[in-house]
Amino acid sequence: MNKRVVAVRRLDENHLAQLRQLFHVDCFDSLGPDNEQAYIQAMRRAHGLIGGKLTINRQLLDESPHLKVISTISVGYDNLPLDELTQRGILLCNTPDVLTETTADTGFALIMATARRVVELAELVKQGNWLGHIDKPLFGLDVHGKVLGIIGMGRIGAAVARRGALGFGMRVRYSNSSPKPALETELGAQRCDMDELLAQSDFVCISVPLTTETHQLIGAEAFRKMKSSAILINISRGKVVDEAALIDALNEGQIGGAGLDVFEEEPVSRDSPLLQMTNVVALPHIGSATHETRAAMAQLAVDNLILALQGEWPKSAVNEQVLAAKH
Ligand code: 8YV
Repeated sequence: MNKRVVAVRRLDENHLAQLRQLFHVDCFDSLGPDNEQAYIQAMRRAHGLIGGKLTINRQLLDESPHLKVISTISVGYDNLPLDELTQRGILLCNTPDVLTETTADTGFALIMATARRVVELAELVKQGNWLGHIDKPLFGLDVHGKVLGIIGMGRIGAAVARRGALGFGMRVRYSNSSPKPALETELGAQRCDMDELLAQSDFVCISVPLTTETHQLIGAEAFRKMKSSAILINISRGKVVDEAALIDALNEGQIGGAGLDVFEEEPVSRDSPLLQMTNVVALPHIGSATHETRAAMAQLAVDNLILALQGEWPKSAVNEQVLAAKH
C-alpha cells in the first residue's frame, strides 16, 4: 500500500506532483472549522505531514497513529511540540539555510527603512505633501558606521552582521550562548553580555529562535538600558519581545523606533498602537517571502519528507535522535 501524506497550504503543483508520484496526497489549502473533520480523517491514515504554520496538539497526534514524519516549510518550529514528537518517535524536519540570506535582507530592509524613515517619507510624497525642502524634523539617522547589536548569532544573525560590517562599515556586537571566533575574525564582531550590547548598540537586531528561555527576552528592563535613539529590529518571533513594554518604551521615548516583521499575535491587530507610530515600520512576517526562497523552502521540505518516508536520512532534521534510533 502506498504511504499517505497530508499537505497543508503552500505547496504549488510542481511540488505536489513530486509527492503524488510516490504517495497518496490529501491536500488542504487552508484549515478551519469547515474542514476540520476531513483533516482529522486524513491524519488518521497519514504517514507524513507537510506544510507551513502547522498546528499540532496531543489530541491530533493521538488521532494520527501512523504519522512518522512532519516536514515544516519553515526554519522555526516553535509552533510544534518537539518533545512530544520525539517521544512518539515522529521525525521533525525543517528548512534551514535556504532562507538565511533572504531573512537577513528583510532585517536590513527594516534597518534602512526605520533609520532613514523610508516608509513615512515615501507616504508623504505619495500624499502630495512634499511641499519644499526636507528639513531637520524629517531627517533620519545614518546606518553606516553605527553599532549593530545582534541578539542570537546563528545563521540569520550572522548574515545580518555580515551585511552591516562588510556593506555598511558597522561595528558588530553580539550576544550568543557560544562564542563565534570565525565571525569575530571575519567581521571584527565582539561578543558581549546583553547589558553591554543594549547600552552600546544603535540597532538591536533580534534573531534568536523562540523558546521558553527567549520568551519575552526583551522587555521593560532591556528598553531602559538602550540608547534613546536606538532602533529595535525583530525578524525572529514576536513573542521574544514583550510587546506592551515595547509600546510603552516607544511612547516614552526610551528608544528611537522599531522595525518589526513579527508580532506577538499574527496578523497584528489593526488596533495595535504600534501601527499608529511613525517611528515603527511594520511588515506582515515576510522574512523569507520571496519567490525564490519560498520555492527553495518548499523543495527542501518535499525532499526531506520523501527521504524520511523512504527510510533515508533527510537533508535537515530537528530531532535527529529519532532517526539515530532507527538506523
Ligand atoms: C515562515 C519563518 O514562512 O521559517 C520560518 O521560521 O518564520 C518563515 O520563513 C513562517 O514560519 C511560516 O511558515
